[in-house]
Amino acid sequence: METQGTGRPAPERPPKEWYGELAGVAATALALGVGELVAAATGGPSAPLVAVGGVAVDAAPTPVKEFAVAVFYTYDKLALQAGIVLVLAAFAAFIGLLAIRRLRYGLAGVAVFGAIGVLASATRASATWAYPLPSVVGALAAAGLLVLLRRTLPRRAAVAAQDLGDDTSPGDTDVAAQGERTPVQGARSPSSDVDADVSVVDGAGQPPGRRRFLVLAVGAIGAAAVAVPGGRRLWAQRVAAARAAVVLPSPSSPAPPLPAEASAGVPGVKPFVTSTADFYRIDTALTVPQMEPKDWRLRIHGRVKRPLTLTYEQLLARPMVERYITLACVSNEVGGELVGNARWLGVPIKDLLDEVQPDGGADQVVSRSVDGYTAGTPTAALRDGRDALLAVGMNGEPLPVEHGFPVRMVVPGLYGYVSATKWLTELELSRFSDFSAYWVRRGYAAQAPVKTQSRIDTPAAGKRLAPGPVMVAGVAWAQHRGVSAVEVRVDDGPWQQATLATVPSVDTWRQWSWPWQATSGQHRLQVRATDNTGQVQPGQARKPLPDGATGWHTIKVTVT
Ligand SMILES: Nc1nc2c(c(=O)[nH]1)N[C@H]1C(S)=C(S)[C@@H](COP(=O)(O)O)O[C@H]1N2
Ligand SMILES: [Mo]
Repeated sequence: METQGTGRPAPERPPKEWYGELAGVAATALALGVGELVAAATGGPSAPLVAVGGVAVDAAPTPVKEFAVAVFYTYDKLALQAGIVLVLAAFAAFIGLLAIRRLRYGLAGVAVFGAIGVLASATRASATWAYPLPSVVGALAAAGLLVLLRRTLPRRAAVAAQDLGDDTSPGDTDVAAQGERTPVQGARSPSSDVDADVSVVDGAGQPPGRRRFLVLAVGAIGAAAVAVPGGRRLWAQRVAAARAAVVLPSPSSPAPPLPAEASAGVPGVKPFVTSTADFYRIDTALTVPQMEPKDWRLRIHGRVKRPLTLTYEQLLARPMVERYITLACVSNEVGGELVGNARWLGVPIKDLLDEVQPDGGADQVVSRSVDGYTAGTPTAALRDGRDALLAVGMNGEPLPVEHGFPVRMVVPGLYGYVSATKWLTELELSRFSDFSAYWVRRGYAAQAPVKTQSRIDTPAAGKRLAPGPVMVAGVAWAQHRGVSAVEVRVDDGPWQQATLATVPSVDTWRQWSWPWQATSGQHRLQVRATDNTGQVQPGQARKPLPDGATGWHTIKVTVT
């Protein structure tokens, strides 16, 4: 361009907005990357992205969450993270734009960003003094990079913005490249670079900073792209190693040996014990909370005479019971798979409550997780003698991280959202009239005993079958009441008694089977269960909100 050739001083004009946006995104990316690394060294949930994400999830209205669960099923976490990253990028670009106008506005934007991170992490349930650290260090790094980028920013432009356009010749020089070579080389090298207009020598005749700017900005983004997953992996590896080192005590009260008859022996029915790999997972955690047992504390407090704090070691030293207990999610639709049965090892919650001595009015136990999730369980359900556990083991292994390592609750007979808090850190004796837990605030019932349900596992819905004998089979559950009968009907025929498999207790699901002589044609199969109180599962079809779906699982099959 001619300015370059004549050495005429370039007129000052604001750099292209593009630079500002890139600077903002780079600075923010660096903050997140640095934040993750600092968090990996000091404590997982304190990373700014995790903390802010957690607050965003908690703040999202129920319909948004339901939509996310409906659209993405249990894989909604990735979509939410992507959404958060997009919103962050927009904010970041804005901060960068401010920064190129007036540096101090941009720095103020970074400070606001940092403050949001500090607030979000400091208000996490598990927060310690170290929690704000990743946000603070991240914000400082971002501010530093912003200052540096702004200094590097090619500020003097040879061509006024309005001179740009179609007349920009393909021979326009890439001045950044030119800075590293001779002007002659630069002038000769054709460049399609449309940003050449802003990249010219600065007042001191130094090579323009365009290349340096890009290297710094893109480098910071690249470093963040490595540091964010890298920091998380480091921390997760530490926790995985700590989990592998856990030696579970043997139970003083072991689970009864499983009779072979717990299985109906029909292929296609979900196994009586759900393998840990196949166990459903439901939680609001954007990233699985990673907690080391050595950092774990359980605080039992609130309306109690003697508050208590337990370490993981102290918990493991207590007498352990081992039980098969079937867990069900309130969001499970009729016929759905958000239900599973595992062998849990843990400490009876009743004993701990007896020790802290709740006052008479404390009708609710509020459990909190390390990421701030809460559930409210009737104190009575935890003290009535059922096997309500602080579980440390699942199917013979330390609790998997996704299922609440190091400690979670498991309470027979109640839906997970009112009882099965994972990554547990706190039990607060409270009252239902004083506190509404996470899902209760979002429209779900405060009291949520599991509803009697039954499911046809085989034949599969829509299946084509040959006429003749067909085993119809599945599972039924009514935790803590127990299943006393299962009936099947074909089309609108009479209800027929299914054969029930045996169960170790009333707290698990029960397999059932019914031999059908299938005749040609389209048929509708339905199932219903009766619990040990004599209540027959209601047929009225209702959605999970607010306290669990009802209706009979119905499938259609074609026999030809
Ligand atoms: N910390 C935490 N615990 C939680 C939840 C959660 O979102 N966060 N979800 C609850 C719900 S709704 C259910 S159904 C069970 C599911 O337990 P699982 O993922 O081990 O199957 O966990 C419960 N515990
Ligand atoms: Mo759930």
